[in-house]
Amino acid sequence: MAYELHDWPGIQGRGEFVRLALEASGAPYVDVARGAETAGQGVPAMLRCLNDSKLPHPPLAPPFLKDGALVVGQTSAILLYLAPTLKLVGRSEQLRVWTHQIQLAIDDAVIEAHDTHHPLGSGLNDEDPLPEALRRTDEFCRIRMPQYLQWFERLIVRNPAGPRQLAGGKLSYADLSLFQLIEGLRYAFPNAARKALAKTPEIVQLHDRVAALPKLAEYLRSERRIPFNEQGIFRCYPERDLA
Ligand SMILES: N[C@@H](CCC(=O)N[C@@H](CS)C(=O)NCC(=O)O)C(=O)O
Repeated sequence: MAYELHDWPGIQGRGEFVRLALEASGAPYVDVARGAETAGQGVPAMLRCLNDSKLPHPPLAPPFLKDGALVVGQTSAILLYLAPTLKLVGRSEQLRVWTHQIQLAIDDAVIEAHDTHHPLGSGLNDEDPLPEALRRTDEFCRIRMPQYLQWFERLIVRNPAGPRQLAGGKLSYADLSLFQLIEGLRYAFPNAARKALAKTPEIVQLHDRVAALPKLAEYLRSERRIPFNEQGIFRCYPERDLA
């Protein structure tokens, strides 16, 4: 049975991290809220599930995954759940926990990238170039982004299984997620990302290897890969980027 992925349509969103894992492993899935298979009824179906008072384990927010009767929310937990079946994580407990830890760090970076355009709160509009948004973006670009990227670089260099993946000797969902993080940073903060990535050649090479994976390359060329836009997590405001 196909997995059901529920996330807001029109943006890559956090669901993209799950989509990359499903696409890279060729797993069957329905992108419910995008509606191609649900005749425009996808968002109502997603909201019905979110508001279902009978669900014993209701998700907090999209994205969430349905696998038959099982419903899993939180991007990192979805990947933790899917990875053994999709063969996107090592088999040992140590590697599973380590890969999950890396994914949680990627989630942290995603939250910080999101907070550059919503520095005061997710529900508060950022329609004007708020001084807070400018300060937050500057700090993220100069300090936090390089810190994260250099940490990922160290993981590859120190990987006991060799310097081709973040964790273990085979591709994992953390590699796919790092690819997506780099894509998002390059879109939202091209100058800052170029400067930071100039110091992290190993993760740039990992990004390029992921992009060249045949199933992923096919996905990235397809219409299923929605371009980044200014409703998503990664938003491009050139005037806020580093010079
Ligand atoms: N930590 C959650 C964050 C989920 C999240 O923030 N989802 C956004 C869309 S990307 C949303 O719909 N938020 C609404 C809410 O939190 O009420 C995850 O990683 O999945």
